[in-house]
Amino acid sequence: MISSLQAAVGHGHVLLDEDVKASYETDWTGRFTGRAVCVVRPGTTEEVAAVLRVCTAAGAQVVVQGGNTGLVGGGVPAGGEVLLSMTRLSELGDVDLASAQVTAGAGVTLADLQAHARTVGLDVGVDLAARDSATVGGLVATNAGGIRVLRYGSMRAQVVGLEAVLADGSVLSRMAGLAKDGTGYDLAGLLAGSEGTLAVITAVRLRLWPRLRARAVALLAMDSTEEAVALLPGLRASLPALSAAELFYGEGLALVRKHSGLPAPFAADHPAYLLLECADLTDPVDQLAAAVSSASGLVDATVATDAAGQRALWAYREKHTESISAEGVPVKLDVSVPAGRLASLVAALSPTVAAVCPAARTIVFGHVNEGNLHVNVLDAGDLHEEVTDAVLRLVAALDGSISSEHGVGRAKVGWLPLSRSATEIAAMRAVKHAFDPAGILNAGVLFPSS
Ligand code: 2HG
Ligand code: ZN
Repeated sequence: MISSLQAAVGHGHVLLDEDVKASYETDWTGRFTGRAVCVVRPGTTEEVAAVLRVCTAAGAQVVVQGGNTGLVGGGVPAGGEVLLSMTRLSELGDVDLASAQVTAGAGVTLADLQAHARTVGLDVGVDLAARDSATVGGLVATNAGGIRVLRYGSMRAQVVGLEAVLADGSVLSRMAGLAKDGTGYDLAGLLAGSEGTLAVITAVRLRLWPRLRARAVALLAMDSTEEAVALLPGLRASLPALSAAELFYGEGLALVRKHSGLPAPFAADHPAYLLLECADLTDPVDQLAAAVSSASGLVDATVATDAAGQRALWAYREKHTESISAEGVPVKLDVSVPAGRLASLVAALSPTVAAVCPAARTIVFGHVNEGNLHVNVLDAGDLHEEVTDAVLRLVAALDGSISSEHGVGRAKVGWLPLSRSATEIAAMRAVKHAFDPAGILNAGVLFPSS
């Protein structure tokens, strides 16, 4: 198999050396790790097809990896797979101004795509903190969300076409980018969020949006989650330019400040913080300031008008992930509940975690408009499973989802029945079997491997 893979992609792109493979074999958090037989780095769709034909013929399992920024273990091996690294598929087509669309290879990073779109006055609808490494293929495969879902939807909503290779090496291509296409199943939409279990995404055609250069950012200090949630309907109605609404808490801010050395945003500490951003063609600072000054339940607020001040306010939110990881390997959960239940979830989280692991520290932050909370539990010792189980059961009891925007990966396979009925899981398994009958793609991701 190795010599056939070398023939398919060239000797230099089949990595066998243990030290060279190592950076591909462990995820960003250090929670998930496994040995790959080899790392294969195809450079074209044809090479991906050739690699998959070799793997299918050899009966080899395959795990697909983009920028390795995933947080649920979906892109690293469990052990014994061929690891398909997609980063060399980095071709970026010219922006098609007539349709406001662009074709990007699976390995293009989000930051490169954003820079490319911005050169012609357009922008990408999805943005997130891992933009410098996260790749288009991974963003689509996990249906990534991020900080602009409030305005533009998740990654699936950006996809107007897709090219992917099936396990048997056949290429599925639907790249015309038709705005209307009523010819049956939306296969591109189905592959978005399929976490590498159905096919290997090689290129994507994406919808772009007008670039809104004029921005204003506000940080609001509040006493509780209830107050933050209660503000949202009024803010959405009065601020059509609203493009982000992010929630974090005093404990998370303290960790960010400890690891980044950032100054305190306000003279006093507060329980909860809501970060708002407006983006428009003309300066939205007056509308944001007016909305903030008439908002009820605020203890303090600051509005940043210049780019440096805005970056500084965003840093309090965007540095959460790395600051938490600087303290240790967290139990990382990404959940959502209906908006009206977000405050109940937040209130119940710490006691729920404490009941199974009294020593744990629970750091919570997230995307308030979608009821999406990132629950990071530090110092859980050997109780990761128990903590996960307790939190995900709490979420399910509130009619929530056990995975909001990071995917199920390997991390949450055992809990999928909390969010999906037996009928849904059977239908999803039938789809999996139709695309990948031998079950070689990302086995153990989304469903148990057997
Ligand atoms: C974010 O919103 C990401 O910053 C990461 O989804 C969340 O680290 C996390 O738990
Ligand atoms: Zn997030």
